[in-house]
Amino acid sequence: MGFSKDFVWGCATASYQVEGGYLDDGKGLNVWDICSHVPGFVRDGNNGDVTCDQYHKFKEDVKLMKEIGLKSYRFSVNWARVLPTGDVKDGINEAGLQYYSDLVDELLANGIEPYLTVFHWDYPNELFKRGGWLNPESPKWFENYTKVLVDRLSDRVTHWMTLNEPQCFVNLGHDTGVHAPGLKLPMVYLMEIYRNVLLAHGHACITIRKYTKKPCEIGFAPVAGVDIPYTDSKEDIEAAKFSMFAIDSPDMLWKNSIWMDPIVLGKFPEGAKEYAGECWPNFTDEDLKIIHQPLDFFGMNSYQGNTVKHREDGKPGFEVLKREDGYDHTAIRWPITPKILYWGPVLFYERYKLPILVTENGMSNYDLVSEDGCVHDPQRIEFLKRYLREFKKASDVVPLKGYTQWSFMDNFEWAEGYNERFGIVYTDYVTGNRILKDSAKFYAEVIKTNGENL
Ligand code: GCO
Repeated sequence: MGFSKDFVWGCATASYQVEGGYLDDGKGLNVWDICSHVPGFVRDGNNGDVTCDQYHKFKEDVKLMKEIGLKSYRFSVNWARVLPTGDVKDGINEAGLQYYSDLVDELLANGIEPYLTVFHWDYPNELFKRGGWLNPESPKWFENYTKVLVDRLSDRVTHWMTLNEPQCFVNLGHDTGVHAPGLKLPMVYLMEIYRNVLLAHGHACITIRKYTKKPCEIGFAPVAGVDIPYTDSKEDIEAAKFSMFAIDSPDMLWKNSIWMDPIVLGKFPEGAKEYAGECWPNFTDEDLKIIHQPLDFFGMNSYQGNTVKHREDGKPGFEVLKREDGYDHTAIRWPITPKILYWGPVLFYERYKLPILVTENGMSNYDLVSEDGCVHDPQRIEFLKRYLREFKKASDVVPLKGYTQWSFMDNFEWAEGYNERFGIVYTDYVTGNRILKDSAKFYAEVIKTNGENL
């Protein structure tokens, strides 16, 4: 069948990773501004103070997006750029809001649809000092912030994602502490955060629907962990589902179902409450109603997966297959597993019945500028081909909305700093120059032919 006529080909970035301008025009600080200045927090002492400087160069970037033929650009808003303390009561930073308004105008003028993520990890520092996601007021803070964006941008922005990868900012930021704000909290507090984040998502959805000036679509962009069944047998498919959705230990905050079931199905997955024990937060029925808001698409941030098979003893569960020796992998050493773009859509659609939008997928590569001034990245072309062919197969069985490649350009890769290049556009961090990589030209062909060339 192939991709539908209205299939949306895009690229993604996130505010802290590309914007820079960290003290510009009245912006407040966020937890990444703070933590990346702590020696040892980020590899090689890198930080996002300048990064790609998209804050000043967005027009140049949109021009490149147009050259590639992108239909959408997924970006996020830096909360403290718009509300310097994070709290609307302390006032709006008009210049910061104007930046996003200008970016949206520029995109639309070039025929590119803005896909706005309200929060992609850059939490305002002043709110963090008031307890951050632990504060029971935090869903309200998020709701008020969302309202500011909706009031100002929803006359033009019609695609919204509330949160990016709660699994990461909750676990990496508050459990292992390798991401900002760098905390290592016991489970009881993590579960409080879990509750507040879910409520923040729900309130944001309600706010967007209530105040939007145009009909719009809402989703969110979780880590969508996919496992690949070893064979097409019923037993192996069940094993993959078990691995993706079953709660079988207290260590549950990375599981798909712990986030998506309450949001999409309006209930918690079986076993969650039991395994959390005393740490289970005090969810009320009213909470669950707020969290369970209608969504228009299922956002998948997916890069890699395991292959699993059923247990030989016939008990529920799964076995993870050992990877073959010398398996294909990316520069960040993630395995190349194209089949996640077939099985992910199939298994998520079966459980959640929402059309699929890949909100992130891509690879880090050892890219360099050759003597001819070009960036040749055949590995990334191969990656895109392999993954997109699987995704195309999924289009026969599941409604697909679009594909958003991560990332439009090389950028600040969190704790890995500038060591990982995920872009289809090369960023020279010394000169600030951008170069379209070969993969950008390949992606342009994919877009032009709507995937017929795959
Ligand atoms: C994530 C984030 C992105 C990353 C990308 C590559 O998925 O972790 O959304 O900000 O940069 O995924 O790791």
